[in-house]
Amino acid sequence: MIERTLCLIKPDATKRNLIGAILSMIEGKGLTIKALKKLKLTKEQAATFYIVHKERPFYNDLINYMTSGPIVAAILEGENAVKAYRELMGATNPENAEQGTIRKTYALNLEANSVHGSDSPENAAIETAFMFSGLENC
Ligand code: YYY
Ligand code: MG
Repeated sequence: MIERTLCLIKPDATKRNLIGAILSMIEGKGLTIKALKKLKLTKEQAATFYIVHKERPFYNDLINYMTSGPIVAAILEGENAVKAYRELMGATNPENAEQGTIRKTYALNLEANSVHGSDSPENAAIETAFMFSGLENC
């Protein structure tokens, strides 16, 4: 089934000029970039985006990290895009990520793990609507 998912390229990766390399891996996997922009989240926006983690011990550090520099947001489309892109990202902790994944290739550590990807079609719809207006989404 053709799906959409939300990709974020996180501050550790934008700061190291890895936007093009990561987008190239995504396109190489057969996923199509349907919308794309660079932005810097406010603390409030990052807190809302990651609200599901608000009770977790790493929440405040995660908000500080995600607002420490610019990010890139993209809507990806393709066959089983949510799962396909999660596989391409690799495990949350790059030490556990498979060879050839984005996180194994580029992530610095568990927090600075270079990319975000939606974990379900339902969350993909919520997250793409949070990051993009209908006008930007083609
Ligand atoms: O979906 P994914 O990004 O792979 O992981 P989540 O469990 O949703 O956590 C979101 C984000 O939080 C993760 O990418 C890094 C950070 N994090 C952390 O800093 N420490 C943890 N123990 C777990 C997650
Ligand atoms: Mg997640």
